[in-house]
Amino acid sequence: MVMSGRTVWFPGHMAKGGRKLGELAEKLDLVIEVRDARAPFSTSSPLIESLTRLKPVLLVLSKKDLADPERSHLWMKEFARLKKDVWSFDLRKDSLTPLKRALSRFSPPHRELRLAVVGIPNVGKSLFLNALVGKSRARVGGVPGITRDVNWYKGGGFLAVDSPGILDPHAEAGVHRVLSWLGCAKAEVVGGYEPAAVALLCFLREHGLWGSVAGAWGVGETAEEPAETVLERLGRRLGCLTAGGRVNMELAARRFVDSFAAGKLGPVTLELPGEPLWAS
Ligand SMILES: Nc1nc2c(ncn2[C@@H]2O[C@H](COP(=O)(O)OP(=O)(O)OP(=O)(O)O)[C@@H](O)[C@H]2O)c(=O)[nH]1
Ligand SMILES: [Mg+2]
Repeated sequence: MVMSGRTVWFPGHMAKGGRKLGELAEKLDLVIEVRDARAPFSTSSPLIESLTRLKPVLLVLSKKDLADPERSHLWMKEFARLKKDVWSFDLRKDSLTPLKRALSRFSPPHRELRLAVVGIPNVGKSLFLNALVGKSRARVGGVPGITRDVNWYKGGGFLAVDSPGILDPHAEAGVHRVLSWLGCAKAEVVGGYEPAAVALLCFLREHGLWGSVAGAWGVGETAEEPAETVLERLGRRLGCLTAGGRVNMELAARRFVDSFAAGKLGPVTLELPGEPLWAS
């Protein structure tokens, strides 16, 4: 699908997943939306507005370990101000016990709590669901689009639906860009890895976030050089070379973006409350 000059990644399973979630909403007691703590604004689900009209929604911020702790604190204060029920976890390590206890207030007296886990791709929905039901049954993976269908799982007093990550094809270009950096959308949505990497590098420099990332790569804190030059130096350092000894820019860009998405370049939060940084 091509919209306003860019390709939008919206495969059939997303449309189907959205339809199915809408159909089963009436069977649910609660919806849990998972967002990435590194961009709590841009990683919101396009379905959440309509689901909020039908069921109580609780928000889980995943990847707390990959986010900047100071910015996470600001976000939690903002959510408290908005009176939103928000929980934040490193889903690979943290116990969900306090959240499970809080969920008991939504439980009907004579059956398990029925809930759906929703969100955009790759935010950790399946990892969260497995922790909730106490079994590693839903498939988890580091690329977007792992879960392709809506499935029920039972365990721990919950009957929980895992759902495919669903994107908003009409979201602003800035949102698509942020999602490509966090591994929630394919790099193709912004024209491929090279433009994604250049835009990410520029964004990090413009917002004073480049220093820590550059340190992690050992490439220095250059503010003057064009982003392409920095990326090329990075590629050389990482050994991303063609047979002729030139830097394979596509490969360098892929390594940079994928490492950033996986949090290998240190904790970075891309957004502040009330201010979508990508818009500036
Ligand atoms: N470091 C860290 N990694 C996490 C966390 N939560 C999820 N991940 C990783 O993020 C990736 C995506 O997790 P999934 O549970 O498959 O995400 P999903 O939302 O189900 O993705 P789709 O099914 O593709 O929509 C995996 O590599 C997880 O290990 C977290 O809190 N911290
Ligand atoms: Mg999944």
